[in-house]
Formats: sequence, C-alpha cells, structure tokens
Amino acid sequence: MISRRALVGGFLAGGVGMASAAVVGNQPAGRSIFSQGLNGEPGPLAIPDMLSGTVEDGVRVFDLNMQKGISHFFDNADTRTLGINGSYLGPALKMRAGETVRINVSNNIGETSTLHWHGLHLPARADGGPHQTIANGNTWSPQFEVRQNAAMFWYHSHMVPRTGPQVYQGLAGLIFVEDEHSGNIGLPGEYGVDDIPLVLQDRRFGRDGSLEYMSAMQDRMMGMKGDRLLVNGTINPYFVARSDSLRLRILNGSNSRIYQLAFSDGRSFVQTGSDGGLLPVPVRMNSIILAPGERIDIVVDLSDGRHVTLQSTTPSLGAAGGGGMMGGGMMGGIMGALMGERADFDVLDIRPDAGRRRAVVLPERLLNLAAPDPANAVRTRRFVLGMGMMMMGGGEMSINGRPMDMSRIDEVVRVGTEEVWVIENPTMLPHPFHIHDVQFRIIDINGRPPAPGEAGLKDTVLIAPGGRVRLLLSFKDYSDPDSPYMYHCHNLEHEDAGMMGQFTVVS
Ligand SMILES: [Cu+2]
Repeated sequence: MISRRALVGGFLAGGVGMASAAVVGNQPAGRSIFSQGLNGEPGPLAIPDMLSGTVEDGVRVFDLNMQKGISHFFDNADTRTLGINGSYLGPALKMRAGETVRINVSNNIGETSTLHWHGLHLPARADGGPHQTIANGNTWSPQFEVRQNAAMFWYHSHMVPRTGPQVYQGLAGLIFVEDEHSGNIGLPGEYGVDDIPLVLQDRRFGRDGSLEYMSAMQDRMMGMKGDRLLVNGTINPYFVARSDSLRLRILNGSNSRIYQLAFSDGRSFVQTGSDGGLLPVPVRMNSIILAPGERIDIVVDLSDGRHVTLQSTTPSLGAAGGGGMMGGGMMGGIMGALMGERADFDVLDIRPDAGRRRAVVLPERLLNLAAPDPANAVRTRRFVLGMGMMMMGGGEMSINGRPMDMSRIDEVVRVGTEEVWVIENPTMLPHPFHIHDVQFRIIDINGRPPAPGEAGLKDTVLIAPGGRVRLLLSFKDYSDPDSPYMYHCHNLEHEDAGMMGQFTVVS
C-alpha cells in the first residue's frame, strides 16, 4: 500500500486521474519520437566531485568556471552542454556551518549568466540572483558566512529571462553544508559510498543527441519536460551498494517536472531531511513527491540483499477543491498525457554488493525544532500566482497580477521581524514556490498542518491548483535597501515568463 505524502489538499486524491492515465497509457521513457535511435546503455551512476576548496587567511575559497562542453550521455551521440569545471553540471562544494567562504565564479559560456546559491541565507549582493550578472569573460567573487543547518543545497543559473535554457544545458551543482550536530547522530555519511546525491533532470533530445529546448507547443505554458531522465548526468544509472543503509540526498533539478518517487518493490524508506536541514524526527513512508528546487534526505534499507529500483511516476494533477481545467479527472489525465505530463522513469537501479556494511540504527529524534508559531509575526503578505491567458496562447505569468520587473521592488521587509506569507494558486497547474534569503516553515496547507516530511526547514513549497499555503518567515539579519531578493515559481519556464517578484530587507 502506497501512502502518499498528504501534501496539498486534493493534489494526490487523483483516483480518477490515475484511471484515465491507464486508459491513455503512460509513454515509456525512451520511446518518443525525439530520442529514437539514441543508445543509453546502463552505466554506473556518476558521483559529482566534492570540492573542499582552499583556506586562505581563514576564508574557504572555491574556484568555479562556467564553461561550454561536450557530453556523452549516449553511446552513439555527443551532446553540446554547459557545465561548471566540467562539461555538464558542476562539482559539489563542501562547507562547514559558521565558516566564511568566497567563491570565484568565472563565466566562459559565451553569454551573460549568474550563479545563485539556492537555499543559503546570505547578503542579497552575494545571492547570485538576476542582479548579480557575470558578463562572459568576467569573474564574480561573493564572500559570505555559512549560516545554515547541515543540509544539501544547490547552485544554478538565475539569469533573467534565460534561467530555463541555461540550467537545462547544465549550469547547476550541489552544496553540502555540514555541522557538528548532524555529523554525530549516526546517519550514513561517507560521500559516494553510503551517502549519495541524486540530481534528477528530465531532458528531451533530438535524434542527433542534441538537447531540445522549447521544441513543443506546450513547453511554454506547462514548462519544459523531457522524455529521458538524467541522474547526475547519467542515463540509465546503476549503483553498487556496499552498505545496508543507503542514504540518498535527492535534488529535483528539473526545469518543470514533478516526480513521485518510490521503490520498485514498494519497500518503505525513512525521510530524515528536507530543503534546509534535518527533520525533527525520521518519517517512514513508501512514496514521496519532489517538485523542482526541492531536496529530500532519505535512508533506505538494503539488508535483504535484493536488487531494487528507485522509480518515478508523475503525480496525478488532481485539483484542490475540484477547480482547474487540468484537475478534472479523465479530462485532466488525457490532457496531461497529450502534453507530456505523464511518464514513468527508472531513477536508479540499486545493486547490493556482497560483504556490505551493516545497517545503522537511526536516532529517534533528529533535530530540536519547535512548531512554527505565527503569534509574533508583524504582518501578513499575500501572493497570488497568475498565468494570464497562457492557455489561449498569450498573456504573461505573474504574481499579484504583475509580471517580474527588474526595476520594481514589490515588497519591503523590516529586518529582525517575522512575517506570514500566504501563497495562493488559483491557476490550473501546480507551482513550486521558492523564496530567497530565508529557510521558512510551513504553517498550514489549505488550513491543515503540513505532513511530517514537510515540517522542517524549507525554501521551496509545491502549491497545487486551487491551493493555499501559509508560511512563517524570520528575517533575522542582513539588510540592504538596494539589493533585492527574489521569490518565484521554480518551474523555470514560468519564472522566465514573469512569475517572479522582488523584496528587499531593510533596517
Ligand atoms: Cu509555475
């Protein structure tokens, strides 16, 4: 029995939608007209290099070079890509909470770009958002203190309005923050051995192996979806496990696809962390939804020694409260299938090796984290997501009726205060909403407390059609009236089309 994360009301209550999917039929990965003839034989999962940087005068320094490259995703085709210190994606950066880091980012991709530190709390000028552009041939060197709990964060291009195509071609990488506490509670923690990152990215390829972007009519409204899955840049990956407890830190680094992850034999697993750190307690489950920008930290038990595959399906797009065109049962299912919404993927073939390390006993409590209490919030702001008349082929994506304008500051927040932000989604599509600067807490989703897996620190939250989410944000420090932070939909095509706004934090 698959118990789904009680996420946004109605989003998963898609019995009819699922039935209609069966009628239409899921399109198996690799069978589309786009990628015919491309051979992606199973290969070992690539593990991103982990950089520790060099320490100079007490500052940990990393050097990143954004560059063009050629990737070999398939045996019989080359693919032109972008990467950081490599041909596709970038190295993982290891940082310790409390230390100061400087990252020298050089741009050599042939066009202006940025690099944003997704999930990190830092001064707006170091954020790498759309105002911190790096012209081709230039270097940008932000320096900041690591003020985080231990967690997996990530970095990616945030170049308005070309975030979608730049990330799609490969401009992203991982950040691991470690702290005293998380390293001492017994979680698997040997990188690449029993602590494995998985960056999930669906991609569409032409028959010659080239990346196809926005080549189908629905891509602009729905967001770019592919029919092949890359995991850390590997097609059809397998992983030979040398431990009975395997920790998977999973990033949905896709432009717009939402995954529902589960194991092929239905076995349960334990979620130990979310976007910004450990959960208060481990949460056992059989299936979990991951929207673009979100991360999860899970531990799966391989003591039975059996091969098992981590798989993904597309969650049923049932609408909350029965609203929304896409949510309408059979019609939603058919439209979803026609628009490339539905596809099943094998994410990772896990092959337990002989002589494995024995399973760890997970702690009963992971992190002291009080429930979010909005009593001290000084104000409530409301954000209404909009898609204009995109369905009819025109219009703009917006928040509170206004598309993103680089020269307009939408909200001004006073430093040292707490606020409640209410995000409403009256549109027919789900939107993953991301806020820069702070890790927030979810107060409620459609009036109900979040599921235990969403009770921790978050920077991205999925909002279903018709959904309403209340967040508690604490703006403890860092103020700058001249440099804004962003809040936006993390469907990158929606973001590029204007579903974004700006806020400053002032003293
Ligand atoms: Cu969106």
